[in-house]
Amino acid sequence: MSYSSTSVSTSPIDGQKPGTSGLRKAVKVYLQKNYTENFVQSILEGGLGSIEGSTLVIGGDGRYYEKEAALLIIQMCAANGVSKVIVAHNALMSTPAVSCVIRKYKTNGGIILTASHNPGGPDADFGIKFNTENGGPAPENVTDKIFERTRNINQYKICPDLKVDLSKIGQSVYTVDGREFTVQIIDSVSDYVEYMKEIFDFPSLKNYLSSGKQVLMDSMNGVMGPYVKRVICEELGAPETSVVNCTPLEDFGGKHPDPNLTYAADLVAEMAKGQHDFGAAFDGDGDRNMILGKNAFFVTPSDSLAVLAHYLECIPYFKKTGVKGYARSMPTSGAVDRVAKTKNQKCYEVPTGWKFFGNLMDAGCLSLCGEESFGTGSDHIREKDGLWAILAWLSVLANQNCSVEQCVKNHWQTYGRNFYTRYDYENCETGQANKMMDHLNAYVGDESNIGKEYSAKDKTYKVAKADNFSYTDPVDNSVSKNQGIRLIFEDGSRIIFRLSGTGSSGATIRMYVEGYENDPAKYEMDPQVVLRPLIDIALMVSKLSELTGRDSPTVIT
Ligand code: VG1
Ligand code: CO
Repeated sequence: MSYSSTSVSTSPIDGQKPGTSGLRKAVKVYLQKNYTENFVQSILEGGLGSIEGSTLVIGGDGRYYEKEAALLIIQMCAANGVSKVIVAHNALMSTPAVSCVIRKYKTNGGIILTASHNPGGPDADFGIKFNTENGGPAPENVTDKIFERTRNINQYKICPDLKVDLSKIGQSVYTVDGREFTVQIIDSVSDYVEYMKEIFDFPSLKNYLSSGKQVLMDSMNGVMGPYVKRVICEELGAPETSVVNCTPLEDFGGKHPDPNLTYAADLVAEMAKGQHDFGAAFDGDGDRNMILGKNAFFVTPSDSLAVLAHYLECIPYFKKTGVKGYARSMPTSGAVDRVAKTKNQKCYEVPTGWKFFGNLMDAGCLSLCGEESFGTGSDHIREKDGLWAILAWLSVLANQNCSVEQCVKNHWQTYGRNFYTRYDYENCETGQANKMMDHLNAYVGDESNIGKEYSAKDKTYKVAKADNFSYTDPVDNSVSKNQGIRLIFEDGSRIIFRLSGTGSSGATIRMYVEGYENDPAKYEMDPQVVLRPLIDIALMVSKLSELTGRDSPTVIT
């Protein structure tokens, strides 16, 4: 069939600046006239070296408006001269699977339709993210170019008559404006699972699961259901009852698909019954993971990263590649740094957001990295990878033949414990949140604060360093400023404040608190108790309550 495209005139729309991970807005905003079209046209013009002849992957997490957006993007790719699009069957492809597919099929990048852990549905959020040819989220120089295009756009191109049926796997070739345009619809589950089988020792994992171990995986009605079912049940032989909420739903069944103790409360309650040995949850697009042990023993993401760092070589992939180094986002606890030191490995500290790990991986500097926000991954792809993290944990448990709890406690015995907590204050008034950040910026800019002592309860902390984190990428020397307020005390304890870059409205303040203990008598204490003095100091120094009117956080992790 032959089609022709048209150019539609448009004008710039304010506020299309990608945040920590793509452009996230309320669905209602995305549905405004030209909103999606403007951003997609800007991605094509700003994100690709050359549109003509390029190949792109298109997929998403199945949330409300995702399929429509995927069809629209196909029509726009066709009109703009893209040669080929590889599209997810029914538009469903997890974020890690998109990264895997971009790399496997050597495409020029991909467009991911997701607002990740944000709720979905007509009254909730939507998001669009661009990944480059390495399979990773576009770095800042690329998102800057995309943003620049959104500010100057005056037309977009579309082929409105091109209707593709996303329910049919296979390849179709169309003629658009006299050029060939190929649409290949794939089921990414097979590609992804094939790759996992190369990375992990599936027979030994199957053996481990058949030795009476009970697992429970919660896909939170996000995109992970089909991947989890296939890997955990079909490949590794766990019974069907081991997986729940496995049908991707447009509104995630009303759930907030964010795998933490608050939003994955159902899983926590089920694990607390003590019938399962291992529990896990994923976010809407499948890049985050939460790990629980028997009786809902919670593994903080920072500890999870450190434990995996310690045992990494038990995974076949790393036996082959060797361990090249580790990395964490700045607010993530320093537990992994201790492993790196013992193992004589480098550990990089980057700003929040997976896009900052990409250059280091491409340059062969790191094998394993993670964020305190339930993100763990390796250089097997260029996104964090929830299911990979679960398979990595199962590999460690099989290798060590111990429980989750024992594994983490052994780790503390070896390295000491980095107590950690994060307080989120969601939906703050933007002006007030900015005022608090201004106040903190002034604080860290005042050198007389260095050496100041703060006391709370029976503890006294002396300020050793106070700054707003700035990062120079060691590979391309690009500089990213204002990545979070840090107060570092003489004993290495840290207090960090930053504003979220993934919300769709208002402001979310994130307060991160870390304190290290190497007294074994304290290892089993509640972090909220151990960290209380630091939390009180953080609240006092930031004047959080006074400046925002908020007395307590919405989420504690
Ligand atoms: C949050 C997390 C960050 C993560 C980002 C994307 O960003 O803190 O660590 O990389 O979400 O995760 P922010 O700016 O809201 O703190 V996901 O699962 O949305 O791709
Ligand atoms: Co996500």
